[in-house]
Formats: sequence, structure tokens, C-alpha cells
Amino acid sequence: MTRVIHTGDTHVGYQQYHSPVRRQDFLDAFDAVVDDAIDEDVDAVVHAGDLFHDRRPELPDLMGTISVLRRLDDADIPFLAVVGNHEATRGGQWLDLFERLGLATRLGDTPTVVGDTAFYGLDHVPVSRRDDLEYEFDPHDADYAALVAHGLFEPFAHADWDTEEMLDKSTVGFDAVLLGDNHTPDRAKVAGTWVTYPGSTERASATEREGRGYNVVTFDEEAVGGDDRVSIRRRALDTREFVFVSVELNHGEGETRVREQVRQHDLEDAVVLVEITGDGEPVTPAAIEEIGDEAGALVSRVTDRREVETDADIDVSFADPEDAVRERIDEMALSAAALDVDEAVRAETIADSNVRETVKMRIEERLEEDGELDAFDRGRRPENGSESGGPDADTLDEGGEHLDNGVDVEDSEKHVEDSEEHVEDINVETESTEKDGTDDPDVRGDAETVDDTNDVDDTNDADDTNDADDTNDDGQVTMEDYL
Ligand SMILES: [Mn+2]
Repeated sequence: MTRVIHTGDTHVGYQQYHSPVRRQDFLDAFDAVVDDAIDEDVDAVVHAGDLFHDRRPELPDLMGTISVLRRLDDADIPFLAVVGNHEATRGGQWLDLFERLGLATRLGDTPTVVGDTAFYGLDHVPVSRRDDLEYEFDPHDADYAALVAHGLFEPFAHADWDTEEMLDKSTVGFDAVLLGDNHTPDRAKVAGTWVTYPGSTERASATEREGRGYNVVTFDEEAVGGDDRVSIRRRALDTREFVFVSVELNHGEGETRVREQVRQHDLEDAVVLVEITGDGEPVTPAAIEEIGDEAGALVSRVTDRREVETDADIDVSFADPEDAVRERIDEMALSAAALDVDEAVRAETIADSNVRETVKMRIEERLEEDGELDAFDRGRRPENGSESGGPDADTLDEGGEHLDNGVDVEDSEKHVEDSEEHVEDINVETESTEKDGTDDPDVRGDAETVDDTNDVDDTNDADDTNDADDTNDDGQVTMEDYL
């Protein structure tokens, strides 16, 4: 029998909402998983990628992570891991450093046997290089085999990786595929093999509403029973409280009503995300966020989803809107970098869901070109000096936060169509009860409830003129977000 904890998408170093406390939360969640691993004396901790939020974790993130890994090592519990899209770098992987320190094993195409199970790894691979994958794994003589991989696999939402094809091509037969990347916990059987995501260990976006946790995976057909050789159980983690307040205002209602609704919750130390829909009077987000502050909330954010009527008369009369936009952009005298961003936002060849990654990629390329910092200088001063229409400071901050999203570096050579769409962009909710994998293979039944009302992260798209044909609010990036 082999019993392991399967976790992933830890995102250590993510300073969510610009809160150093939140940054610590992500490390604490990793610590909590390791606590459980030690308490339960599992045979290994299997990490399916995105241990770090960024490919450039800072020293405190690295030191904190090493401390956690050292505790695991002191308890003689191996840490087996693969590299996710957020943390991948061109010049070697952080995981290799931990392996060099004797604190981790980087899984690959040769088996790492723990107990009677052989573990293999498959790092995140960009879509552009998937077709070349041969899924050749060295043989093993263990009783069970598991593949640990990072990517968006079928049959789960937003998948772009053909699980059945992978299993079919693989030279080793797997009893389970232990995944990371999709932050929504789920499981399903594909061609007789269990495929499962444990979900992220802290909410990395406001769309991750349900409780966080990890999997305990047991390889032992006698213990599991039935036709299965593997059992997958979900364990909950005690993470930062998130309070979601949704207020639908009727005509004539306003701030008072929102205050009432917000005050009904215990906000102490919580991340409070208020969403306003419906009709009613204008509401000043700052006034509502103040209530959260007074009640001891860690972070308060208000998103007003109502149509905003602008006082300004907008005089639109031109033959080709694109011409007008070009003219206006010319007046703004943007830097070369800003023009890159604008191009990425408006190019029809770039899917909305890829805009964010593409923008990050282009800015990083600019930054990496030595002596090219003048790419960030403005061209010439705008004639009227008008900067109106831009977002407020908070929105700018949010934009910056989005820029922190990981990007697959290997894939940054203009293959924009292949940039990874990360699950932070996904508005999917799943039922995640503690459920033994053996009773019901079809967990998918509950998994497809798309909920667009949750992406509280995405503030102020009232300014957004580009969202005419967009179906995913969260994927929206406007040029102004990055100026
Ligand atoms: Mn992730």
C-alpha cells in the first residue's frame, strides 16, 4: 500500500490584493499541508506544479519554502514534484535547486518508487509542443504507477490537453493521473484511469469560492475494494476566510442598503468581496470598503456591476471606428511598450483569454532587451494633455496584479496563440464534498456550473470599450489597465 498527499497550485509568493498578509497565507497553506503529511505519516507529498506564483520568487518566499520542505525531510517524507507554468524559468528550475539541497525529487520519465507505487512526472508543456510529446516512460516493476502532471486536462473545464490520447500513447499504464493547474478540485475516470485535481490551497482568485483542500491518494486494491486500485479522498484546509456579499439594489436603494448587507457578516480578518448588481443609486466603493476596515477585515473590495451612466456627451461620428482609435492613440503619444500592449489588446488574432499572457510576454521581452528601456518613454506629449478615461489607481493596481500571472517562458517567442490560459480566468464552481473516489466515477455532473458573478477581481470594466464580443469578463484587459 502507498498513501500520499496530492497537492498543487500553492502559489507561494502571491501578494494577492497587495497584502503581505495574503502573501504569508499562501505559504501558511503549504505549511498546513505539510503538517498534515507529518501527522498522518503519509509515504510522500506529491506536488503537481505551481509551488510558486511567479518564476521570480523573492528571498523570503524561497526561505519559507525551504523551511517547510526541511520539516518534511526531517520527517523522512519525500517531496515529489513537477514544474508548473507559473514558476517555469529558462535557466533551470527552482525545483532543481531543492533537489540539489536534498529536499525534493523532480519527477520525470524514469520511475521514482515509493512503497509499491512508481511515480512519473510531466511538467507543463505549451500547446505548441504537445503534438511532439511521445509520452515515453521507462518501465517499472512496482505494483502501481501514477503520473503527476501540470496542465488543463480533459474532461475538466477549459481543458486543452487530451487525456485519453496521453494515456493511450504512454508506454506505462497508469493507475492514477495526479494533476495541477486547474484550481478547481475535481476527479473523473478516463479510459478506466482516475484523473484528479486537488485544487489550489489558498484562493488565488475570487472565482475560487469553495473550500480549499488537497487529496489523499491510496494505492492498494485490497484496501480500496471493488474494481478500483486507487482511492482519492479529499481533505479540507483551514484557509483565510473569504466573505462574498452580493447585493442587488432595487430602484431608490443605495449605499444604506449595501452597508446593511455587508454589516450582517463577520468580517474580522476576512477578505470581503462585495458585488453590487441591479439598479438603484450610485454607491461609492470607498465608503463600503471603509465598513470592512472598521470591522477588522483584512481586505475589502467592492465591484459595482451596474451600468454606469456617464455625464459626458460622447460624440461619435466617424466612418471607421478603427481610424478614430488610431488617431486618438497617435495623440496620446504612447511609448513603444504601451503600443505593444495596445496592439495585443486589439489584435483580432489574439483570443481575449490570451491577451493577459501576451501582454506580459511582450513587456517582459522589452524589459529583457538590454538598453531598450526607452521603449517605455513616451513618444511626444499629447496635444491636449488629457488623460481622462483612464482607470483609477485601484484599477491600475489590479492591472498590475494581473501582470503577475505566470507565463510559460519557453513559449514566449511570439507563439501568442499558445499562451496559457490559466485557471484564474475560469469561473467554474464545483461541488467539493469529501467524497471517496470509489463510489461515483462521475463527479463531472456537478462541475459545469458556470458562474459569471464571481469574478470580483475584475473591477471597473465600465471604462472598457473593447468588450463588445467578449464572453469572459475576467479575461478582459483594456489598454488603460497597463498605461
Ligand atoms: Mn496554478
